[in-house]
Formats: sequence, C-alpha cells, structure tokens
Amino acid sequence: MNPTNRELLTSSHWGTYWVDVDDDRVTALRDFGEDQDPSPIGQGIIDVLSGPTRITTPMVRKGWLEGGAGAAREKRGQEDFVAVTWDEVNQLLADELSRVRRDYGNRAIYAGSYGWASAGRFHHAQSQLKRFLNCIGGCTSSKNAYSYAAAEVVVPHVLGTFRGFIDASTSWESIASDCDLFVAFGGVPLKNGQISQGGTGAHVQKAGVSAAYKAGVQFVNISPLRSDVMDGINAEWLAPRPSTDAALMLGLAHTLMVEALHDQAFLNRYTVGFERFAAYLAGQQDGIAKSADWAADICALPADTIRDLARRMAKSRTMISVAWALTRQDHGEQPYWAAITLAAMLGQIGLPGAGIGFGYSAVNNIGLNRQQIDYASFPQGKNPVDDFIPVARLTDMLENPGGRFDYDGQSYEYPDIRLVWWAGGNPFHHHQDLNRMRGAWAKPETIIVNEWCWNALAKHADIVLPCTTTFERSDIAMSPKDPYLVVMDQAIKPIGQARDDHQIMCGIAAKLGVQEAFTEGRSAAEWQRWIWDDSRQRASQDGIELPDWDSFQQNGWFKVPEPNKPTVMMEEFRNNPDANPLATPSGKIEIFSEKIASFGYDDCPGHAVWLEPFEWLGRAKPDQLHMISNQPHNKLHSQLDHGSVSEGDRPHGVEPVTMHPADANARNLSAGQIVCIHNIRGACFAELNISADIRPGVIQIATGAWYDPDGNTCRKGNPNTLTPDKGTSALAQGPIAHSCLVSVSLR
Ligand SMILES: Nc1nc2c(c(=O)[nH]1)N[C@H]1C(S)=C(S)[C@@H](COP(=O)(O)OP(=O)(O)OC[C@H]3O[C@@H](n4cnc5c(=O)[nH]c(N)nc54)[C@H](O)[C@@H]3O)O[C@H]1N2
Ligand SMILES: Nc1nc2c(c(=O)[nH]1)N[C@H]1C(S)=C(S)[C@@H](COP(=O)(O)OP(=O)(O)OC[C@H]3O[C@@H](n4cnc5c(=O)[nH]c(N)nc54)[C@H](O)[C@@H]3O)O[C@H]1N2
Ligand SMILES: [Mo]
Repeated sequence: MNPTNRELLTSSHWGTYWVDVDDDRVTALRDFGEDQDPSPIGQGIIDVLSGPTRITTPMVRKGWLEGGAGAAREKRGQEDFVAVTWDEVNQLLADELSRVRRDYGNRAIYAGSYGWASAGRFHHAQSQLKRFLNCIGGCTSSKNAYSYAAAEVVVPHVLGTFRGFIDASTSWESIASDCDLFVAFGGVPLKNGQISQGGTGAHVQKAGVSAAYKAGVQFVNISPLRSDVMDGINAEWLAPRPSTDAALMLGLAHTLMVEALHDQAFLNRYTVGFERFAAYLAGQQDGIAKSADWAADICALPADTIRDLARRMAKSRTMISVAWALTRQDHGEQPYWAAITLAAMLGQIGLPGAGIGFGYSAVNNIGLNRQQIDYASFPQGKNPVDDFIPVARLTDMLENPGGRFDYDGQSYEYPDIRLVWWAGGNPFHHHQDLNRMRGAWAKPETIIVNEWCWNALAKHADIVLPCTTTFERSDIAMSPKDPYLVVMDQAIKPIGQARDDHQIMCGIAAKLGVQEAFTEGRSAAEWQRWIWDDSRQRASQDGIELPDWDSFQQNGWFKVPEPNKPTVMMEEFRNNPDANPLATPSGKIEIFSEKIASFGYDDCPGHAVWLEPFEWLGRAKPDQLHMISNQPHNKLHSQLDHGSVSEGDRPHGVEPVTMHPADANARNLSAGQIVCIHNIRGACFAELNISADIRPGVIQIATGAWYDPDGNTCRKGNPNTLTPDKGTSALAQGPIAHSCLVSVSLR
C-alpha cells in the first residue's frame, strides 16, 4: 500500500499524524513533528475503526426492502436492517433513482448533503455524490454553511465578499506587531483552533495569541464563558447576555458618535450611508437613542463599562473580532453588520493589526499567514436543477412542499422531495429542533446515507452504504487554507465490505450507464494525480513551485513557503479605494445598503439594527436559562463522539453541562448530578458541572453527542433537541441555535 519506504502519514481536519500499523490494524497515531501544538482529537478514532459501531456491509431497512419505497417510513430509526450485497443494493438504487426521476423529476431528489465529512481532496464525499447526481440530471441543493450563513449573505452586500475576506484575515504576526487592543466578541477559544477544514499541518492559534499577548496586546473577551480566551494572558472578561452583541455594538457606536471619537474622514472616503445609521443611533425616527445606557439595559453590562470600552477602542490600534457563533443566533446578520460599522467608525480597517476579523474564534486558518492558492478539486460538474434551499431550511422544505420562502431579496418555492441522499454530513447532529426534524424526516419515500459508523443518521436511513475511513484509502490533503500538503496513505485494508464514496458512486453509475461520464476513464489514483498536476500548474502561475508527484509521494508532505509579509485584510482597498473598489454597488463599505433596504424585510432593514431575538434572557420566565451549545473541545461536531477521547470525558455516558453556582443553588442542584434540560421542543440529559466562569443565567453544553432519543428526550445530551429551528431573517435564513431558552431540573 505504501509505495515508498517512509513511514505512513495521514491528515485530518484536526491535524497530521504518523500512523503505526500492526497486522492490518492502526495501533497508534504519532505527532507530526512540524506541529508544536498537536490536537488529541485524532486519537479518538483508533478504537472505533472496527467493532460494533462500524458499518461493514450495505444495509436496507426491513420495511423498505419488503414493502418498497415509502413503506413503513414512520419506523425509520426503529426498524431492523437487512444486509444485502453491493450488487443487490446497486440495483435497488438504480431502480429507485429511475423511478423518482421518471415520476417526479430530479428536483424531487434532495442532496444538499451538508457536512464536514473527512479531509482529503479527492475522497470528498459530497463532491462524489454531487458529481454522480449531476451525471443523471442533478438534484435540489443547498446554499451556505451552518457555520456562518447569516454572514455569508449579509457581508457581501456590505463588503462585497465574505469568504474572500475570511481567506485574507489579518495574520497573527500583524496583530502582534501592530495591535494594542483585541476586542473579541465570542472570544478566541483554543478548543476551536484545533480544526481547519481539509487538513491541518501545524496548529498556530495558541502561539498566535501568546505572541500577541507578549507583544503587549490587551485582549477583551466578550462572551458568556471565561474560557473563550486562553488562561495566562490577563484578558478582561465582559459577559453580556447572549444574543445581545448587536445592541452592545450600537451602544459603543453611539458613544463614539456623541463623543466625536469616530473617524469622519475614513467614513467619507471609504463608506456610504453613515448618515442614515447615525440618525438611527440618535433615535431620530423611533425616539430611542442607542446610547450606552440603552445598550446597558439590553446587555446587562454597566453603561460605564460600555463607554469606557468605546473610548479605549478609539484611542488604541483596535482589532474587532467576531466569532462565527454570533451569526448562529436570531438576526445573526446584525452583529456582523454592526461590527463592520463599528470598525469603519474607528477608521482602522486596512491598517496592520487592526480593523475587523471574522472567525479568529473559529478555526486554525484564521490568522494563519499563508499563500492562498486555488488548488484544483474533484470537479462536481454542473447541476441542471435550479432548486435550492438555504441550508438550514431542511425541515421547512420537507414539511411544506410547494410552500414559499424568502432569501436574499427573492421568493422561491420548496420542491416536493421524494428522495434524500446524504454523504459526509450528519443532519441528526447539525440541525436544530431535532424532534421536529425527525417528524419531517418521515416524509420522503427513500433516504440513502453513505456512512462508516452507526450514528443517528445511519440509523434513520432506508439504505445505508458503508464507506471507508481515510485510513482505508489513499488521498492527498491540499487545502488552500493550510500551507501543509500531505500524502494521506492507505494504512489498512477496508473494514468489512466498506467502499470508498467514489467507488460506491462508480457502482451505481455503472448500473445507470453513466460510469464513463462519472469517471472520465480515470481511476481514483489517476484522479488524485490529475488534481495534483493541475494544482501544481495553478501554484506555478502564482509563482510557487510544488514538487512533482513522485517526489511528493516520496517525502510525504510539502510546506508551501510563507508569504514574505503578514497579511492585512483590506489593505489594498485602504491604500487605493479607487483602484481597488469593493464588490459592493458603491464600491465602498455599505453602512447603509440600498439593495437590502429595497427588499423591504422587517427583520433585516437597510443598516445594522438591534432586533429582539426569538428567545433571550430579556424575555425569560423566572426559571429559564439561556443555553449556549458551542463547538466541542474533544471532537469535531458529532465525529468520533463514540471514540475513546470523547467517551473518556463522559464517565457516566451523558454530556457535561456547565452552570453558574448561583443558578445551581437556586435549583438545589449539585455537581455530578444528572439533570434534564428541557423546553417546549424537547429535552436532553446532561451531567452537571458547576463553575463561576460562566455568566449567571447561562448554561453551556457542547454540540456533538449522538442523538439517542427516548420519545423527545435525548439520553446522551444532544442540545439540538432544544434549539429553535427558525431562520435568522428573510435575508439569509441561517440557523439560530444560540438563541435558546431552557429549564433545568434533576432527571
Ligand atoms: N446547536 C448547535 N448546532 C450546530 C452548531 C452549533 O453551534 N450549535 N454548529 C453548526 C455548525 S457550525 C456546523 S458546521 C454543523 C456541523 O455538522 P456536520 O458537518 O454535519 O457534522 P459532522 O459530525 O462533522 O458530520 C460529518 C459526518 O460525515 C461522516 N463522515 C466522515 N468521513 C466520511 C467519509 O469519508 N465519507 C462519508 N460518506 N461520510 C463521512 C461522519 O461520520 C459524520 O457523520 O453543525 C451545526 N449545528
Ligand atoms: N474542537 C472543535 N473545534 C471546532 C469545531 C468543532 O466541532 N470542534 N467546529 C468548527 C466549525 S464547523 C465552526 S463553524 C467553528 C465555529 O466557531 P465559533 O462559532 O466561533 O465557535 P463556537 O464554539 O460555537 O462559539 C464561540 C464562542 O462564542 C460564545 N458565544 C455564544 N453565543 C454568544 C453570544 O451571543 N455572544 C457572545 N459574545 N458570545 C457568544 C460561546 O461562549 C462560544 O464558546 O468552530 C470550528 N472548530
Ligand atoms: Mo461550522
């Protein structure tokens, strides 16, 4: 399997490791020497590569197999499965796809298939699925990511692009050398920096924060959790009520305005619409000045603290950092628009170490100084179907065929979905209000899932196609977001009858007569080489020489040289806004957007505003608490929840929840007890952890525990039994998991 004499290597979203193998079993993962801060997450896979949670053969739900498509679909998740051969399952799939396409058209197939799957440029499950479906007429798809859907739609109206700027975030080096004050809404939690999509070579977030601190940068952690900024850097901690950041930012902006601390020259040259926003701040129409005192009432922070912070921000070289989590709340567009507006008022956008940053909280690659190379990927082809949903409108779509929804200025129709196919994501992890989703999930006639482990998604399918893990196939990790290009060696043979997603699609393509269109005559190995060679040419055009394929394989990895100076986001625009206009209608920063205003949305008007969230502490009943369900420190989402690292943090089999001592006392609860977190949508169990490092009135439980329902209660502690499923606004329709009220009592 290993064409060279070197040791075996692998890459994952959480890091690169050397792989030890004995008797066709992975026995250990050893740290990649280049990484000074390796993540323990990877170790969680070793014990679950085989064993009872592994899917080893194609499986069909009994009712579906016996009664045909649609039979006993309300029993999904409860019925037994029957093992079948690959040939049998391929025939079933070919017949079923043909039926659905013939009777309802390709738009009746939903394969948005959102999710992170595994690293590897070629074996990207979603690309494999989509390319295959595009060969047979396409499918209904999804737009945007759960991570930051609200920002993905609003920020392009304000700055011209969102993804373009997260890929060009000001680097840690620039922050260390030029920033004085780093104001972090949602913090910079080190737990999240373990991850980078598509492969992580070396972890830099901790070193970046530490170096900035040593260089004299003062960090302000604005978050319900003290731990959202690392220990030992003397960070200030401000804990406003969750989902009130937009109000806090408006209070800061108002202070800048009334104290004439804003940079009018910057606003004149680089922005449009400040007057409209200023009129709103002053309360010219609604009679409410958005002052520090006004904000203080909403956020429950002292007004003087807000005024003081505004003055310090004006006086210092300031970086405003907004966590992606701020988008995953009701009206999640607003904190992003307000933060950009605030940064524009400070006039430091485009200066070294200052301005605005999207997601220093989120992943290793934000702040990582690197060359941005547009590597080739496995081409998905073109989807002939125009229908789509904003990614988090899944349940709405399944519940309302023919119903209408708004999105970014237009109105669209929900298609009538008959067949759902997921490869490389887990809606029973990522979606909100899972109990409601489970009801909607019972509507399609057929649900197909490619998975390697028996999680809730696989259990709720009709046809389960067992896929390999990265150890069972060869691939290459080459993410434009990371400087390390890594060979992912096949370390062991596929477990049971598992097949690569590519091979799975080839099998079905052959039955449907589109194998040639799907593969273009290339084997998996030939495709990888094609991706490498094409990427090499692209890099070369950017003046970067990648090694040839054989040398790359021989060495196992290659590090793209760092750029010769730190990245500064929007530097070119600042230096010459006429030559480098933003891709907005005005070419400038749109503090007021005529375009968004023209949509006429009450829940997203033409400039940043404060709108009361769907659920928040300002309207909580006396016994209610605000639940934050943030990213887990010991895994990536639901991945490896069943492995030793995640299970090791859960001695009693349920996920920990953190609560303030005052809230625990008020409920007569003590640490270590198993509690039930509940609201009108559902409930989950959790083990109580008590800590003064969380804002009173707030509880925190990580996402990721595998959904294990007993009625509407998840026994293991999946917080998405509780979160509301509602769009951020008619503009973006993003998920709002972080705007959620709950009650907690003893189980
Ligand atoms: N309450 C709450 N909910 C949230 C969030 C939150 O903050 N709070 N965050 C949201 C965010 S930001 C995100 S990105 C989503 C994440 O949601 P997802 O990305 O859907 O979650 P994962 O658990 O990473 O799902 C990936 C799935 O792919 C499978 N897989 C891995 N490798 C392969 C492969 O090679 N082939 C195939 N076919 N499958 C593979 C894994 O077993 C796993 O089931 O969750 C969202 N949900
Ligand atoms: N270890 C690990 N790392 C990950 C992931 C993972 O699953 N595991 N997932 C990755 C993915 S897909 C994504 S999208 C990113 C997400 O990156 P983020 O969205 O930045 O991460 P979160 O942990 O959800 O949120 C960051 C912090 O925001 C705080 N917060 C929540 N609500 C509010 C609020 O209303 N106001 C303020 N001021 N703070 C609030 C929470 O305390 C939380 O710890 O993380 C990535 N990194
Ligand atoms: Mo995400």
